[in-house]
Amino acid sequence: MSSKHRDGVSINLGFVPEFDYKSSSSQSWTRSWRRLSSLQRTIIVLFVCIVALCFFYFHPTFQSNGSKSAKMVPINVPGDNPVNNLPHDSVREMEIEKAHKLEELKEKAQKQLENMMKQHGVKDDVDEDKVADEKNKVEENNFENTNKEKEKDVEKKVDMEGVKPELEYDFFDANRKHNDRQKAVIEAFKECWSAYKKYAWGHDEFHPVSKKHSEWFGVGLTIVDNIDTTIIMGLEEEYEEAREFATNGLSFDKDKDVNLFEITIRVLGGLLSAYHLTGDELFKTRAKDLGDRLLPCFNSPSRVPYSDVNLRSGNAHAPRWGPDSSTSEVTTIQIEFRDLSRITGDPKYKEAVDEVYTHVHDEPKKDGLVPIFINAQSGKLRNSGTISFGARGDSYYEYLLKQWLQTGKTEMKYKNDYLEAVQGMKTHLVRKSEPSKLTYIGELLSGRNFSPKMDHLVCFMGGTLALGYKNGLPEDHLELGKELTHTCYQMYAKMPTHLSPEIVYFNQAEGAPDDLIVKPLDAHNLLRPETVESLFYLYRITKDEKYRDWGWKIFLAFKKHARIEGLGYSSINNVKNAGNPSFRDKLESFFLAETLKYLYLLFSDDADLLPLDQYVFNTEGHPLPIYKSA
Ligand code: DMJ
Repeated sequence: MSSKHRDGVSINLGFVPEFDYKSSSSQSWTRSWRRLSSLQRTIIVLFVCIVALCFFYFHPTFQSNGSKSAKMVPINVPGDNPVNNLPHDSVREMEIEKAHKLEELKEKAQKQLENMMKQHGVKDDVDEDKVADEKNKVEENNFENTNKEKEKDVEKKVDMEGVKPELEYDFFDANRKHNDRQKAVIEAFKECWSAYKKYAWGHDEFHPVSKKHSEWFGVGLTIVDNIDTTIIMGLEEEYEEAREFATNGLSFDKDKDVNLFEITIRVLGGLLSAYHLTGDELFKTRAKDLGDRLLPCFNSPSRVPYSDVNLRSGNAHAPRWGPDSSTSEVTTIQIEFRDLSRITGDPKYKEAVDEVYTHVHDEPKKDGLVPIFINAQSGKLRNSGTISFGARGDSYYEYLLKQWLQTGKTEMKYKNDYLEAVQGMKTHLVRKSEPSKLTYIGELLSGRNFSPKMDHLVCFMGGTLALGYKNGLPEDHLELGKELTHTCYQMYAKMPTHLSPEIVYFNQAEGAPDDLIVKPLDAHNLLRPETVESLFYLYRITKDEKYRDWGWKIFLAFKKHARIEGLGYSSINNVKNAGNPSFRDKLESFFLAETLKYLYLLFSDDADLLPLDQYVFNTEGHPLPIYKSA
């Protein structure tokens, strides 16, 4: 439209002498109108009709669900607008819908105009470009209105109220009773906590021999990973110290590259659990801040997350040591991100991790088993990769079952994938050793060649199988879970220190003198939790006291060989040398968050304490609520 006509409406249909609606006198209007031929008048009337029709049809005021007063959300605004935080797919969907709507509108208007022109005998002698221009303007106005409706829907979605925790258990009740075994575990926890407090407070990890500390994420990992441990054990003083740190000492605004999986299971999981157990909004705020800083990991071409991200800049990338992410790492963040969406009411976290799961679900597998590496660029599982229930594979399987449970057993795809994987595991990986016929889970090197190697990490699987059985899966899962856990216990019992090595090989040859082979480089013990975790599940599910006795023996072995008086516990170098296992000088945060927590729960007689039909434990031992639906 030229500047001359900016305040009015100018229509030039080519054969129509230019006429100006701005003429001031009604006389000149009438005169001009009369000067037009009837064909020209018809076309003008028709055009006005189309404009009016489109306006009434698409304006929100005249649509049944429209609300003119609702706040609109612009799509392309910088800053903190929630729409900017939507996963890319939501924005993409809106753009695609926008294009489709525009096309529909164009077609509709074109047809209406053609019909009317036909009825009035008008043919090709119209200036088509100008008609199209005017038509497009009308359509774009109409589209703006319908698009704003769509934006309102998005806003509604983002503003949903989060689900509040149900606080049914009084963890700090002075009348809570602890038996002697629990008291011993609490004592171990307190010793570690006070040494950490004295020498390493606010730092990630504590080195009890040198009394030094070190950073990994720079977020006070040992504290945040254990807020829920202090709550579950009813340690009010330690809890207050941890809360004070979360209030005044904890910041995620760090120029630090962190591993998405590790910080999710330990720190995000820890904060979420603390929120659910206390209802304290502080933990939710911190969890949301962290979740937002981790989301850039998902901006890969395949949407399979990069393994690392800078907490401040959001720069995400593959690990420094290679191009691939670990399969277990990209599939062991779903429970935490789904829970974050539930408590904040913002679906973006869940949507990001659901997409990863769906992607992995669609990838070809070997009877439900996955290789341990996946490429974030291409989204492909590395076909020649090792298949293992140990390092880099383990919790993929664990989270299949636990996602099914977390979603109130409503999302059958997780259950189906889990059942298929267990079947695949039985077919390809489960064997018995010689001479004692211990059941174990081996590995497939390059996805093909069986190796009788089992990481201690695999020992989570006995408990997971039992948990599946408790939730209606076949009884032979429980039997296999019992056998595996027995083997894991033997990995402790057969060592001179009564502590398990990090990795064992099982003898397959008939007539072999002993079932276990431990290579010198695999003889260390990092205070890992997987065996006592399985003992906890098996005791809860079978009530067989032997699981508690095994757990107690393991605890005593830790106390004997891994404790430094007054300074807590350290990982050790050699479980085969009871005289001198030698300290590695490191207290892993999971020793407190899992090993001691599961031991405490194993010894608990309190049936109301974190029941398994109400809570699902993430892979770092942080209990999160089971929802009634997805
Ligand atoms: C923990 O961080 C978690 O249990 C994880 O799933 C495996 N590694 C350690 C404990 O061994």
